[in-house]
Amino acid sequence: MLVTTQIQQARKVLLHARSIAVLTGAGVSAESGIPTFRTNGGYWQTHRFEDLATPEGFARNPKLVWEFYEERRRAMAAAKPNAGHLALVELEKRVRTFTLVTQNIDGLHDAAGSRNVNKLHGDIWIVRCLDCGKEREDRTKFEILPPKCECGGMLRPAVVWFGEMLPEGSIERATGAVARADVFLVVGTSARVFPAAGLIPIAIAAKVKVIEINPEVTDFSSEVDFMLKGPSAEILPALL
Ligand code: BJW
Ligand code: ZN
Repeated sequence: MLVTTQIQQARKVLLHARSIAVLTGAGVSAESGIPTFRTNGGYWQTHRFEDLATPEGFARNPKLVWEFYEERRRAMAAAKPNAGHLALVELEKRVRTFTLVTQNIDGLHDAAGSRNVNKLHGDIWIVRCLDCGKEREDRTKFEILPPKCECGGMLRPAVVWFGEMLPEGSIERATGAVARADVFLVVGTSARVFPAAGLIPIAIAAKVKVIEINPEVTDFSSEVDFMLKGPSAEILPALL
């Protein structure tokens, strides 16, 4: 089926929904110039995730991990929300119950104006002290890496690495919202990382209409109600 016909049908489903849940991944920020992880020269194609996105990698070489994150912080600070982020803000205004769940740490949904973003993998703009445990927002460029807390302890980015627990209650809240939704939009994620990807089979089992937006197929594409193939900065505005 042509994407345009698919979009028209998906739009009807969206129009009748009273409750919408959305899961976004790195692809939603691709058109803001932020690389993804697993596609088109994404980070995990040129870097070992074991070195850069695990607590063990950070313990081995905190400076290397911080160099990776500081470089991304600078790129993300310069990035602007794209038409896909903005379309989700518009969608939130139109529907009674709206839940935005993201795997992204870049803060572009906040910058676009989305409210109550459930950030499953944390936030690159928040740092946490390994000694006193304090967390604070910090957008400054760290000149000395790894940066230190005022207590002298080492800081880390408050993001979720492999093998770490997600922020307390975040996946439970997401699961509840997805299972109760009329429509679940899955945007720009390879759906390879759990428990985030597990929200898709939960929606399918709960008979929630699932609309996937991605230029590439994923393991779940054959099971969703609509697979809208294309970039989210084009498809999301077209869907509204
Ligand atoms: C476009 C586009 C455009 C391109 N428009 N689209 C069950 C089964 C097996 C394993 C596990 C399991 N449960 C847990 C695990 C272990 C592990 C895991 O999932 N491993 C798998 C890889 C197998 N999960 C965890 O460890 C998680 N913690 C956990 O489960 O805790 C409990 C526990 C602890 C200990 C033991 C067991 C359980 C934590 C996961 C943390 C993930 N962290 C990262 C880094 C975060 C910080 C950072 O950003 O640096 O999160 S990894 C990275 O992947 C990042 C992303 O959020 C995440 C997902 O990636 P995403 O967003 O899908 O990006 P891509 O690149 O994969 O895909 C982009 C997509 O966009 C593609 O499809 C493109 O086609 C598309 N695209 N351009 C729209 N213009
Ligand atoms: Zn401290």
